[in-house]
Amino acid sequence: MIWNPNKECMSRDEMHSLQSKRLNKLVTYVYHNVPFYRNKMQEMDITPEDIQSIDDIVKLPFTTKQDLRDNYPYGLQAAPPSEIVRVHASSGTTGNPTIVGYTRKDLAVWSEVMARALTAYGITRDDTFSVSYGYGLFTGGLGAHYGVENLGATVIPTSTGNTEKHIRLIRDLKITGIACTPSYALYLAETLEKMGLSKNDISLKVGAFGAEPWTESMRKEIEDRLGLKGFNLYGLSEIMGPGVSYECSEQNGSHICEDHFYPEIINPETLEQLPVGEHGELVFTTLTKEGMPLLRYRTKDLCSLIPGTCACGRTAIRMGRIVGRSDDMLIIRGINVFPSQVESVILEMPEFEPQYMLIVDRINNLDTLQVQVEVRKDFFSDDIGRMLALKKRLSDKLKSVLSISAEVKLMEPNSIERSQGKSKHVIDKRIL
Ligand code: DLL
Repeated sequence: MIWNPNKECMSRDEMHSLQSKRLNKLVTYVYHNVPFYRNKMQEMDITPEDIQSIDDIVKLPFTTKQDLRDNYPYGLQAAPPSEIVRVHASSGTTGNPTIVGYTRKDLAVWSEVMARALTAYGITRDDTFSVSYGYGLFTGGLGAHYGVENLGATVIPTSTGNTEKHIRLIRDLKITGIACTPSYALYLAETLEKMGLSKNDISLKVGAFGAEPWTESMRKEIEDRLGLKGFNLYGLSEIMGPGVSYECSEQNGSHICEDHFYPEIINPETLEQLPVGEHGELVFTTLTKEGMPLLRYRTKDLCSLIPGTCACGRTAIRMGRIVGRSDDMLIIRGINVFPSQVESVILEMPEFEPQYMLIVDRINNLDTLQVQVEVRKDFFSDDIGRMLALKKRLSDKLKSVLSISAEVKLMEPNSIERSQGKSKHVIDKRIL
């Protein structure tokens, strides 16, 4: 089944002309409504008239996460505040989150692209679907939620946490589909087994997994233990949220909703556009967004576009799995974490040397974060009570900045190895 064959299966020529028309309109819109883009275009000596075809996109400026941060909170918003009906946010490196405002039309596009994804996974109105991404500023929960409602299936907004209760609901309500991070899916499988149950006691058939990198071997393990078929779901808050691309039954790459999000692959060093099929950094232009439209947003995600047609009948171009990132962002339990966020907390506290190490691991299928930090000589003591209080203060601060809890390990002065060259602050033991 295909949700919107007119858009998902249009000929390449039709897609090219739709994208060209939309890009021209978008550039005119941001030129008149976002001083940041007008200034950039004036510096580059281009006007909206120079952008007639989607192929002219290479003339346009890039946008980076730093630009969003510099223009915090609403600097890149194009629509007037009265048109904004919802705001989401994603974590930034310096404590300033990235703020994304959506108009009513943006939300309609979002629930449309999510309905396309769910239909590609085989979900219909007859399904009962549990959304187990976090609800809140994170786009996962509400983004998937409205897609399920738009499709007409029954949504169970379980969010995250309380896993045993969730499993009872999966069993008792005969839930057939679930959206969550792949690591949470593995944790669910483990909890199911701990409760003395197995995949034969539940009726899950589809999983929509994303928000963090995962592998074919994780897919196989989740499928074996939960008795479902797992599909990739990709997206990022700056562009929309989940639903930017999704796998179909062929499971050979994820179809991009390219009538709304125009993809390019660039060389992250030279910023040159690369031909389809080559690996590089994924860049998106939001062709129809009103709230915060972005030109050539650098996702920092590394992947390639897959040429050729797909046996499922969709003509929309596919992207391969994300194989890495060109910055130092870590994704821990689906939450974006930058080492510099930890550094800024440590630097604010006089008790610590600016010497720290993040140890990321996956234990019992759940990501863990340990922060090792060196206590300054004057503050280091044998008084356990004092040390425990210090540890707690740091844990609390980290939790409020990172939105996930980290285990703090206080280290003796001079115990963290000093690096000779580029300092290394992360050991990621997860095998992906
Ligand atoms: O993670 C949106 C989302 C929610 C996608 C639920 C899918 C499901 P952000 O918090 O802004 O938004 O993080 C975006 O997460 O640039 C990728 O690095 C990573 N990411 C998202 N989906 C995938 C995926 C949401 N399927 C960042 N595979 C992106 C690998 C993914 N990485």
